[in-house]
Amino acid sequence: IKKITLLFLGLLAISCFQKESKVETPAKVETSKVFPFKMPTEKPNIPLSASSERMFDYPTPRVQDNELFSQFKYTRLKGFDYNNGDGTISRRDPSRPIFVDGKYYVWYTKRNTIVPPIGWNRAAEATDKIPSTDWDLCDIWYATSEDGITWEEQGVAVSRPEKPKSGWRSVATPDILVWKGKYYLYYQAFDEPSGLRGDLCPVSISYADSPNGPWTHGGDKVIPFGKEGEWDHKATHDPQPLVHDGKIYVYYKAAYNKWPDNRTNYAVGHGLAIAEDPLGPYKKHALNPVMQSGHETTYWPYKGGIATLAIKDGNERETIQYAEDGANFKIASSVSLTPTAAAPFVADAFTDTKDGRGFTWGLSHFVNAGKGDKRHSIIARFDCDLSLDYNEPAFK
Ligand code: AAL
Repeated sequence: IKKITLLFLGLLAISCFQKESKVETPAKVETSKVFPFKMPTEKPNIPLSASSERMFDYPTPRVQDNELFSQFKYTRLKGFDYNNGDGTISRRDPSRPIFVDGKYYVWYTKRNTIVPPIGWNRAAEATDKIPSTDWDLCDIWYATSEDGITWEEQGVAVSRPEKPKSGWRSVATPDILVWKGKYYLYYQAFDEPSGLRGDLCPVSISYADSPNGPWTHGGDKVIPFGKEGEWDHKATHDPQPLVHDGKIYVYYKAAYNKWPDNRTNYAVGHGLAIAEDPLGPYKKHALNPVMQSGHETTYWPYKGGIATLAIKDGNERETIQYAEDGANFKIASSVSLTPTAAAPFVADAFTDTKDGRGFTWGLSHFVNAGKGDKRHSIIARFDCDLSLDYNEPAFK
């Protein structure tokens, strides 16, 4: 029995020693050369795969910590009449809402036609009563709200001028600037039905002392077209003004291979035009186009620079990007279910901030709300967490 006990104790001691020695000298790998278990905040000095390299190109390696990342929630607005969705009334391309004297104001493209649009491919059949596309035969309307959900339509802000003045066919896609106590509406001015050569259109401006108007015509073709052969020849769309570095920065969209001449190879870029005065003259940034992805323009002051939401077109569609100088944008995050024609409520859009705080909500549109012969668009609200003020709840 003694011998057996000794043998047993001996074996036990050996096995304990082996276990212990396993703990002391684990696998024969150099841990310092392996990607750590805890996600690093800085690039580790080890060989990295292309994907691991790229994760340090973002503001934070973990997307959850990235201030320029958000999800988006949508809410149907109350107060807008759509003729039971028969396609004869459409509202789209909202401006960024502004808050004046206890109320939010928004301007948007409104179509109220006898029939829904017949389609860009039948644009030749459009008349002065029959619209080709959803943004043909439109005027700029405005609405107010106390909570950003229930809106009261107030009426027309800027209507189509008499033929042959710029915009006689349609005025659409407005955005707002507040500058030295005055309000400026920037919008697209169409002289032909969209789908023919209508979309080769410039930007006009109207201004007012109050968001309730009346609006005075301030100028046409304010963002100069590019020369023949240049990317923004004959088209400047989606003007979106901001105040930055004491100047007016207007981001705008143009398309390569222009519609209707070249519908198949159509692609979108964004440019930046800068002026000292809202009515111009505007000087284009030497590096235009400053963005090669996205569709409608959504730019906002973020910290010391400018951030943008790029949706729909281009290799970098569905990303949020940032540029310290407002011109050299880099991807900050990749996002999904993004708001179309997003127009956020940006409290510091016109304050010339050096510390842009972002936003938690805005308006956007949904196109093709009614299918087939009921085609129209609706404006909706989106909520998100792109605000640097963490006390703000993400979803109100
Ligand atoms: C929009 C915008 C511009 C285009 C058309 C109406 O969403 O990009 O405004 O011209 O579509």
